[in-house]
Amino acid sequence: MPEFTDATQQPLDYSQSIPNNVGLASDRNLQRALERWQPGFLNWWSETGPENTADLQVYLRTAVSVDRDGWANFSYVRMPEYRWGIFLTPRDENRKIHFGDHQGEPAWQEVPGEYRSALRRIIVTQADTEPASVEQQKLLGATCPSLYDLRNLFQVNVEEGRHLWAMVYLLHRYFGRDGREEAEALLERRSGDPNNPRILTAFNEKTSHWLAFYMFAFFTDRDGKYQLAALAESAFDPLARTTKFMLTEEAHHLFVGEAGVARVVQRTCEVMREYGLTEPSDIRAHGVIDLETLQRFVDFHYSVTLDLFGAEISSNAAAFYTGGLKGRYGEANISDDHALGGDIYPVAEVAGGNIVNREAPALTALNARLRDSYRREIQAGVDRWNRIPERLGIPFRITLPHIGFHRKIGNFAGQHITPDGRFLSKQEWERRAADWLPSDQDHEFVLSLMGRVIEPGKFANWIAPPARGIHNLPIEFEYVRFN
Ligand code: BYC
Repeated sequence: MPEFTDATQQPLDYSQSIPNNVGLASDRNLQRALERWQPGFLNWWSETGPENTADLQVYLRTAVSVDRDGWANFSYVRMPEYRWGIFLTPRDENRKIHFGDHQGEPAWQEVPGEYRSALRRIIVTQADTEPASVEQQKLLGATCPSLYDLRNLFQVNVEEGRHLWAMVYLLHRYFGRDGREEAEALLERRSGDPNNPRILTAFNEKTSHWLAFYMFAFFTDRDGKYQLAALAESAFDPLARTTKFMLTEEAHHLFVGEAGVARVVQRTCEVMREYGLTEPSDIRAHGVIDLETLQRFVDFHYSVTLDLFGAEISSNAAAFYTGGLKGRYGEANISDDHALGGDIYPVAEVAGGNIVNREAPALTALNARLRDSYRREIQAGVDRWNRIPERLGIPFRITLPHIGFHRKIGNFAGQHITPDGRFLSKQEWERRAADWLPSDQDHEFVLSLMGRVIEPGKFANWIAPPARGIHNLPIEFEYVRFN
């Protein structure tokens, strides 16, 4: 018998080896194919997932229903026994395509032949980021600043694993043999492997300490939010429904990132105020991360994440939109014709040694537009961080670098632009790069602070405790049990 039911859809069937609400039991071929993929996934998890964690019991949330209130069920779980499953938000039988050339037609329940390869490519690109981030974070458990943070890391990890399942379901169910081969390849690529790397550059960078993890969760997971939101508009209904459910889980990842950095800022500002410090070296001597170093991490993670939006002007993006495969952020709330035929959109580019705004066809500028929406939300988060030094009477403010700074994709690739938007020669830029980007010494310093704090309610010296615990529990709750 299924343990939990969702009145509007198939039950979330936890009696199955693969929990799901897609009626897997009634499609034996698909079920067998996914059951063949499952051991490979578990091998991948034990090889590249969080290290030395097989025996831990972690206070995790697991989806038990896709209803608004029912998807987060908290209990102790051994991570390899986490119920990775396939959950889609309920189907709206009347859903219509609401942008592009097919506007007004019923949403697709199968993949139209003409869009097969483009959709597969989008799904594979999305899928590839999920295991990549788990690989990047593999070693962080060994240096956690608290049990609370350790639990949050593992929550993020298991949910990225579930997001991989979500995409692999689509590949197996809708893309036949090609889809199955892509699903295999997802378990073979490795973050940072020069011979078989992950697809997008940011997912081959190292996340070697917790500051990088919080920055990644704030900046890069938020690209995930925007890309998933654009895919949640898709005419291909199963993709829209699965990404919608992924977005509910994504919110917690963003919280972990924003609150994590805020707690670092808080602790540093408290120490600066208590001892009257301003010099980075004095601040470091007190075992906390100076705000200048923090700024360099902001510069790095922001610029690397901007690259994830692709080139500002992209015929791929235009084709995805016209075909109905990928919409704009909040497409349904935008009041225009949802076709963008003659519309224009301002895009920054380099012309004659200056940065100028050029009016581009809105259709080809969709990556720039999505990135601009993202930037506004990021700026709001940075403004919230800046209230902390403001409250504590510290004059430092975190700023976002110019969009042209340190870019490898799009209009600014190959330019040497400072965080405040000035052009330098390659030599001059390289000479000054350590002022703007974390140097090896910065990484070494941050790494030197990382210890392992696992006594309930205790926190490493470099980070303030959170305002409250998880799921209304006290901060000193035993979020991870070691036996
Ligand atoms: N690195 O027309 P262009 C997440 C390639 S994060 C390497 O500008 P397009 C998460 C591009 O593939 C969200 N290559 O790009 C976060 C193309 O190659 P081909 C992930 C890049 O196609 C944290 C060429 O350059 N989801 O979920 O308009 C933890 C020209 O491309 C990069 C998605 O990204 C790059 N950064 O847009 C866990 C959504 N950028 O065709 C998870 C799905 C571009 O010439 N993906 N290229 O060989 C897409 O919608 C699009 O593929 C992109 C690129 C937005 C990424």
